[in-house]
Amino acid sequence: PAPAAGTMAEPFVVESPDVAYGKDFIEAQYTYSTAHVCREGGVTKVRPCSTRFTFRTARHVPRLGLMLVGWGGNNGTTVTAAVLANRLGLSWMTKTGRKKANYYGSLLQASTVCLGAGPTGDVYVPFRDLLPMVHPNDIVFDGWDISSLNLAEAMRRAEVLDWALQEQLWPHMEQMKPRPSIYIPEFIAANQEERADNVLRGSKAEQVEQIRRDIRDFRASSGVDKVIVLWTANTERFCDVVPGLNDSADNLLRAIERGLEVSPSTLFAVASILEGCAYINGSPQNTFVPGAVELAAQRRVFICGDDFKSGQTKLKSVLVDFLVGAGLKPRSIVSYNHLGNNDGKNLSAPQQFRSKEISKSNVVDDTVQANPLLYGPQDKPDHCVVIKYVPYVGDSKRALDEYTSEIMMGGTNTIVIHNTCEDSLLASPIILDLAILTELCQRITFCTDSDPEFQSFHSVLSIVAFLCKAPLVPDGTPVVNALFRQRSCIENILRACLGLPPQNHMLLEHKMQ
Ligand code: NAI
Ligand code: DG6
Repeated sequence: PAPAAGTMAEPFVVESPDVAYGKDFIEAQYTYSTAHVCREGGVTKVRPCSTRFTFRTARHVPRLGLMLVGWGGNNGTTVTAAVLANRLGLSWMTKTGRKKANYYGSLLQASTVCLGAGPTGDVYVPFRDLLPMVHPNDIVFDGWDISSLNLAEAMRRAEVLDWALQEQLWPHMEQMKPRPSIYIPEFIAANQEERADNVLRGSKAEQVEQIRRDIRDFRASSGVDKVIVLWTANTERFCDVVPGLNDSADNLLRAIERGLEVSPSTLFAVASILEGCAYINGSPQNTFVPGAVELAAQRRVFICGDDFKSGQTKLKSVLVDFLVGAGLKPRSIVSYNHLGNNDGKNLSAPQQFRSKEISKSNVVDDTVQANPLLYGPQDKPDHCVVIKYVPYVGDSKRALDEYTSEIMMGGTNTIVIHNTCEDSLLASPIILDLAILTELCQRITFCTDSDPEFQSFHSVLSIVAFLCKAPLVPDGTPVVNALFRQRSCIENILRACLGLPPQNHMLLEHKMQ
């Protein structure tokens, strides 16, 4: 049947007895095939197994509101400006010619997936066409910042976009004003104090209440159907996980009532979860203390993070996968960066740098552990991460990497990479992908033959790992950092929702006589 009124028709249909297009849902039967390994009687046994799933995806795409914490920062202003520029179809002159607004760097908007083989070869469609999704042009923005500059002035302060574009966007952005935010100075660098002129007063509990009111106010005044909250504010220092303070949902809520130590990002997470809004953490700090994770599970609200995987780390999660996957043994990885934006200024303080160092460093662990032929149990590459603040280069981050690997018969292979680019122009499409994928996952439910009650994904939404440096996963589940495994995870789950088999790249039909 045709989709319900207000619902877009899909760009293709799957013709299969396993797939039904209802007025409100696409329902697909899907066989999930895996293998279980066990050791019995001294023998390792591998048993193929399969589970029958039914996936149900709601076809109606809601009007999405995205509230950014740190809206007036480089990422916040850049992503808002980019969406406006795309929506308005803007173009602008630069010294190298006319540029047009686009969504390069967005997995969903600017990359494709293979649907299958057609009469003249493989047929590719935009990733965004796999299932009904929000289009970034339709996202409505709002948010908070401890700095009171309106979005137009904040965009100028960011020094990311060409001036000829900023001039066109100015009238659209000067009306946008960040809401006052929660500021607890000891969580971010002391050098941020000078911009903190837009801050909430009152107890922690009162401030959380205000954030909840802000979310409700935005939802009502903008007319959006759904709100997602995303942290793109300064990197905070890690906070201690303390029994009785933040180790359970009840303790965390009590700690807020009693005014004990809770970071601003966790206060935002709590406010957002209590409002039933998914919360995404784009920075490295441990916002999701056990109490916040439990609260999200209790309320069945998605949380995801941590830390946008934009440049150097994205490449690392490809390169180490390539080296180890090819049987070469990385022995040292040295990642040096310098940048001159406010993020770099904040990260010049030791505790905030430490948060970033942790999330940038863990990205090779799973790949290394997966290859005991190369690495013994205690063995891993030396891994050094350096970040320096150099104001002159602004948002144009320089990343220099050296990978030294052992190759056959005592040989050494050293690869050196130099990467220069505007950090916020890499992060902005990731922000959009995170929000759009999270929203889509809110419309997907599934059941299995043995558990016929429909359920949602786990509240710790690990499907978005592709977009995160330190993917948050449910307790006890494996962390995958390798970029193309992460991409396949998203693609294959979306294909499953259409009853399509996973991409296996076997191309057997072309390997026969
Ligand atoms: P930025 O420093 O330009 O923006 C952060 C904004 O947050 C500032 O406007 C600041 O005033 C505001 N802020 C600080 N504390 C706040 C609070 N408690 N409530 C509300 N606003 C607050 O930084 P940028 O470049 O936009 O990056 C944002 C975050 O994203 C940083 O934590 C950064 O480490 C992280 N990130 C950035 C990536 C990139 O490629 N640009 C990649 C990965 C992570
Ligand atoms: C310097 O490393 C500043 C950081 O905020 C990074 O630029 C940002 O986290 C992006 O990191 P990466 O490793 O994904 O390029």
